[in-house]
Amino acid sequence: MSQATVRAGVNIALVKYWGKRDAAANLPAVGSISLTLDGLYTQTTVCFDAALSRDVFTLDDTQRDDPRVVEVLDAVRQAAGEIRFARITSENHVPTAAGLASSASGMAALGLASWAAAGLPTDDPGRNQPLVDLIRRGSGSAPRSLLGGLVELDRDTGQVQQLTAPNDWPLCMVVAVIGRGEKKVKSRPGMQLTRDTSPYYTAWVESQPLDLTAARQAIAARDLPHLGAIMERSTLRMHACMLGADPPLRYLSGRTLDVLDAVQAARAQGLAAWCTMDAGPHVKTLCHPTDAEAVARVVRAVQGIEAVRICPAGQGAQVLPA
Ligand code: 2P0
Repeated sequence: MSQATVRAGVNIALVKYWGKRDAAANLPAVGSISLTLDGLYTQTTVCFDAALSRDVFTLDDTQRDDPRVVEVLDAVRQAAGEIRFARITSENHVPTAAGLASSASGMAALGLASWAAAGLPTDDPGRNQPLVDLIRRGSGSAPRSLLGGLVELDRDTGQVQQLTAPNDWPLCMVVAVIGRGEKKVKSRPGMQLTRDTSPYYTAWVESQPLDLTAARQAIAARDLPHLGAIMERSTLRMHACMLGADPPLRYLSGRTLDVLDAVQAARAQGLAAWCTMDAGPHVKTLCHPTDAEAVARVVRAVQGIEAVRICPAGQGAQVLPA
């Protein structure tokens, strides 16, 4: 077979990844733990075609030149002994490049679809380390989308491991979309700027293992209040580290803080909900599925929110039937 289609869900980090220990190999400076979501995803078809004289990449009906796409395809071609170029057609069912982790779902879908289209084995992709490694080169957080539920990415080995399946511990994120513009500084230069100029970067990297240990314990105990508190702490420490860069790197907007205020006020009234933000202004609120509608009402009441989506925990990336 020389064509395959993959659907990969967005993943949102609870314990955050920010910074690299090896930029060339895109190896992370810290481990991370994420939740793969249902309902926000990338679907990508890769077709190797002898008639092509170069790779042709179309994202949401617009042809693009993205060196990361060619890098992933070159690695797959090398692994498979494939010499043909590919047509790559990708649809993002998520706002692109605005801090909603579309590069993670995009690279997971691209990597797995190219792997499958090249005829390489795709059973248990999370344990297929050559595949995990090439997807990580495209986006450091993307290997987490290969697996469903709560997933840990190990800093030292680069391996991904499922901590809970979506049905083991039903969790939900209520996604508040704040603006639709592309982010001002992409994650890669943002991470480099932070490492090079933020006086808080070393403290961020050194404190991360404690958050990972605490999160693993909270997950093992199915303790949502503990996990939620760790997630908010990791989020705000990451943003504090970015804000310390020179020039300061600020992805959060006034509306972001308005949502945080609203959720924290609701929490004080007994709603079990905790917020996280990535390299963009959007707010993702972690809660139990039975509280998701109540959380969505709280978030919708904030002025200037573009859209609110309730996303339960989802499955890992899937090769779709031909
Ligand atoms: C995360 N983010 O853990 C963190 C939190 C954004 C903030 O991983 O440079 O596209 O390709 O490895 O994975 C976004 O960055 O960056 C990210 P690269 P990536 O989800």
